[in-house]
Amino acid sequence: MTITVHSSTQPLTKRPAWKALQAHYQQIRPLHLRQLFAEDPLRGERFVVDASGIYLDYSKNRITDETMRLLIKLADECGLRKRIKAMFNGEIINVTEQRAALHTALRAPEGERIMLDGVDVVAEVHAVLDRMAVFSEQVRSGQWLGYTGKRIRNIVNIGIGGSDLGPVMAYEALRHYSQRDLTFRFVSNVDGTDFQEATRDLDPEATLFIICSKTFTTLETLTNARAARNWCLDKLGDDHAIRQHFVAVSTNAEEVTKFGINTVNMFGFWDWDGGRYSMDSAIGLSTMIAVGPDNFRAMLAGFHAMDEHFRTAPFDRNIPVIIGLLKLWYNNFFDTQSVAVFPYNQYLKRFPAYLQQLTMESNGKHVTLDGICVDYQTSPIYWGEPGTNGQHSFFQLLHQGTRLIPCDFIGFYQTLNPLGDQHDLLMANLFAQTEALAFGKTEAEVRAEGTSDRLAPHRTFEGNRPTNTLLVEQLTPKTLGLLVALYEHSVFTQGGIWNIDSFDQWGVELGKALAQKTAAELKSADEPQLDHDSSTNALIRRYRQFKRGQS
Ligand code: G6Q
Repeated sequence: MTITVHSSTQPLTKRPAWKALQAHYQQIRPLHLRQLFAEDPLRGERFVVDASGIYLDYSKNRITDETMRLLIKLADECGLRKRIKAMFNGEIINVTEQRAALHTALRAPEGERIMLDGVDVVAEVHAVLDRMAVFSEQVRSGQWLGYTGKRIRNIVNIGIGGSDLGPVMAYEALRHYSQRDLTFRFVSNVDGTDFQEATRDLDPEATLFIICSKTFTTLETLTNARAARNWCLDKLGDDHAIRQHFVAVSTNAEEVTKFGINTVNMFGFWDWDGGRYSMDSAIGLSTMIAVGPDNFRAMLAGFHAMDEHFRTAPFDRNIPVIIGLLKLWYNNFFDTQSVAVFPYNQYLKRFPAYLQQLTMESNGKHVTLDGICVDYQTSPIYWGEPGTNGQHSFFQLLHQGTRLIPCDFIGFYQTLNPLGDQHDLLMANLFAQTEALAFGKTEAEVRAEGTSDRLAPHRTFEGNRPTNTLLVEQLTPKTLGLLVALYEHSVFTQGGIWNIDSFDQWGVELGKALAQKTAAELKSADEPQLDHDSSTNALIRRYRQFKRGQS
């Protein structure tokens, strides 16, 4: 039997801990990190958590012990512990879609039982994983052949949003572990350029398409999938070729069949797994083909280790909870607008893009679970780039701009690509940035160096910019799983306190519906009756006029 989780009754801003935090903020605001470190020299060893293979140093935040006590009190008052339990138990926490959000079951070890509506979902998950493993090995070993008997060399994942960002991020992140004689491409955009550029140098006889779509009705994905089918059949000339060149990942067997893919070549997942929480489901088929089933399972083990940490660790030793609460502290009390994430690892170049969807689609909501407008800010804007590149562009604003932007820095003790002293240089930059952001350089220090009066203000760094530093041994499938689950759960922590549904995404619907209508207007041979606003009408007319001129 499933139980729906009801919203907590007391409005967030009326809670005692919230009010206490508002008052506490007035005391913290004028304090500088220089002072906090001077008064508590061991702060850098105290405000740390070393758990599950991740070392979190959160000492360079504008907090005291009292701040943490109050933030944790707020989490307690909001029933976070109960919500965590509800999520892991498969209760209906996605209330607007009346679904569980059971992504933690995707990485539950074989033999564990999680019952949902009388079915053990863990057994189902492992049955799909086993099928994925067989298929992946067939492709990796060259046993799976194309229609003309050629070995598959290219894998093209077609999907968008949650069916793209996870796979592409994971492929890039784990490239070091990938089978190098296979080429991987990812097509998401309905802009034909994406498909054309991804396939222009590929041989259809040696290319396998993975059509990833939970619903199998998404306009962009289905359009690209049809383009792929035409591209394939143009060369291979026979519908029977589809069987060897197309597989589907979906929950919608009917639409998969309609498209022409036999469900024998379909890998399923479940409606309780949201798109942006699905890179560890069959949506990760391209990842598994790239790195092999053992590495994929190691990644799942990493996810699971973080799940267990989140589920069991006390809040004051709980990495996702601490990170979630700190983000909320700046967002709701310092009124900051964005959060930057900087992985000092080139393989993680798509990690910020992945986090953008995870964080902003989950927590970019304006009403509570009960549909009442919130009177506080919800998700900040997430952005980032791998270090050190960002240092030479936008870091100027972080150091000396007028906005306060809390940042996460992610670094690794060991590199996968040792090259002279380059890893030391990379890490030195990471440590230096967090130090410079926290402590800055006073005008007196600048003058003492002999800087002129005229230039001194320009060369002064105020400091007091908060950062978290996350250190991990090495980027491996397991640590990637740890990191992704960490952010998933910090998003959940915040959503729980904001009392919003972190698992729906109604905000993408309006644009989608309008695009359907507008597409018909752009394509229609007869002049359509336009009933949009004057701006949209004029834009459509202008586009049509240009098209007419071209034909
Ligand atoms: C993610 C969202 C969204 C979704 C895409 C693709 O949580 O729901 O990004 O993943 O719209 O949807 P399909 O997988 O159904 O094609």
